[in-house]
Amino acid sequence: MPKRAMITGITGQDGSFLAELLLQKGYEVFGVIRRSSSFNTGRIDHLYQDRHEPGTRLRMLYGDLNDSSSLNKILRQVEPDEIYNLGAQSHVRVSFDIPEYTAEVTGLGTVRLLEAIRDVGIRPRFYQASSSELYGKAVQTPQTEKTPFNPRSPYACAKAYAYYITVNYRESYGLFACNGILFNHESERRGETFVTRKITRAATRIKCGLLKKLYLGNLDARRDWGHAADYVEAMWLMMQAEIPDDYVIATGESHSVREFLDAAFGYLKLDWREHVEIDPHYFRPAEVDLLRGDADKARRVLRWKPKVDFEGLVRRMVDHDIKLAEQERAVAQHRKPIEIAA
Ligand code: NAP
Ligand code: F7E
Repeated sequence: MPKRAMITGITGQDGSFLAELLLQKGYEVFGVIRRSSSFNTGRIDHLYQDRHEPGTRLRMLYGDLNDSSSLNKILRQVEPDEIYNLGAQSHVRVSFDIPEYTAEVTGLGTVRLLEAIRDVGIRPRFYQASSSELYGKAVQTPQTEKTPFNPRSPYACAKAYAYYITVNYRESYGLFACNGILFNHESERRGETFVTRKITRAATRIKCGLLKKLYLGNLDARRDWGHAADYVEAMWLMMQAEIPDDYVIATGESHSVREFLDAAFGYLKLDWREHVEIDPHYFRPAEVDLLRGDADKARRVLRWKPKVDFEGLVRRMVDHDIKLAEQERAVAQHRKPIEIAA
C-alpha cells in the first residue's frame, strides 16, 4: 500500500514542490484546496492532468483551515500517514492589514487541524510550516533552534502560536509532530508580491521593453534565501526521522534586497538604479532587518543540505521569467486594437 500524504496549501509554492516530490516517491497525495472564483491550481496543473486516469495518485478535496468540519471530514475520508500543514496567509506585510484573519488561518488553523486529528482518532505524522520570521528582531546571528523568538508582525505572532501548539501536541499527546523553521525560500513559482519574484518579474519585463519602473520598499533588509525544491526535501526528511523534532532549514548565507537587485539586473546586463524607485507603501510598520540561519542540526541529523546557492537561485528565476516576458511581448505585438463602433 502506498503511503498517504495530505497537504494543506498544495496550491502554493511549497505545496506544489512537495506534491511533486511525494508523487515521485510513490505516495498517494491528497491536497486541500479552497474554492475560488478564478483558477488557483496553476502551480499543480502539470501534476493533475491525468486525474481521470485510473490509478491517479493526486486527489484534491475542498477544505479550509478556518472550517473545522471540512478538516474532520477530510481526515476521516483520507486517514493520511503524513500531514503537511503548509496552508497560511503567508504575506508578512499584508498581515499588518488583516491581522485578525492572519491569526485565524495561520495561527488557529493549526490547532483546528491538530484537534481534528485527535477527534478522528488517527496517528499521522504532522509537519508544521514554521518560519524564520519567528526570530524577528533577532537576538543572535546566525539563528539556531535555540535562538529565542522575537516576532515583529501579526504573521510572525500567528506562526509563534502555531509553533508552540505543535510542540504542545507532541508533548501532551505523543503525536509525531515537527516544526520546520524554514528561512526564506524562493523559486520560479514564488508568489509575485514577494520581493525576489517581484524583482525577477519586473527586471525581465524591463529587459523586454514591457515596463519602465519597479517600485520597492526597504532595500537594506537581509534574508537567507534558498530554493524551495531543496526545502521541501527537508520537510520530508523530518517526517522520516526516528523521533519528532524541530529543525532550522537555511543556507547560512545572508544577502540584502539590494544585492538581489544587483544579481538579477546584472545577469540581464541592466543597471537597477535606472529603474528602481522607492515607494513608502512597501515599508512595514516593523521590519525584520537581518536573518541568517544555521542548519547544522538538519545537516547532522537529517543529512540535509541545499543544492542551489544564491547566484543559482537568481539565475533560475530570471531564466524562467525572461521566457514569460518574451511570451507577453509576443502577445502584445500580435494584439489588434479593439475597434469601437462610433
Ligand atoms: P504560499 O505560496 O502563499 O501558499 C499558501 C497556501 O496556503 C496556498 O495554497 C493557499 O491557498 C493556502 N491557504 C491560504 N489560506 C488558506 C485557508 N484558509 N485554508 C487552507 N489553505 C489556505 O506560501 P508558500 O511560500 O508556499 O509557504 C508555504 C508555508 O510555509 C506557509 O505556511 C508559509 O507561511 C510558510 N513559510 C514559507 C516560507 C517561504 O519563504 N516561502 C518560509 C517559512 C515558512 P490559495 O492558493 O487558495 O490562496
Ligand atoms: O520580503 C523587503 C521587505 O515579502 C523580504 C514569506 O514567505 O519569508 C517571507 O516573508 C524583504 C522584507 O518576504 C519590498 O521589507 C523591500 O524585509 O519577500 P518578502 P518576507 O517578509 O521575508 C518568510 C520566511 C515567511 O515565512 C513568509 O511567509 O524584502 N522588501 N521592498 C519588499 N518586500 C516585498 N514583499 N515587496 C517589496 O516591494
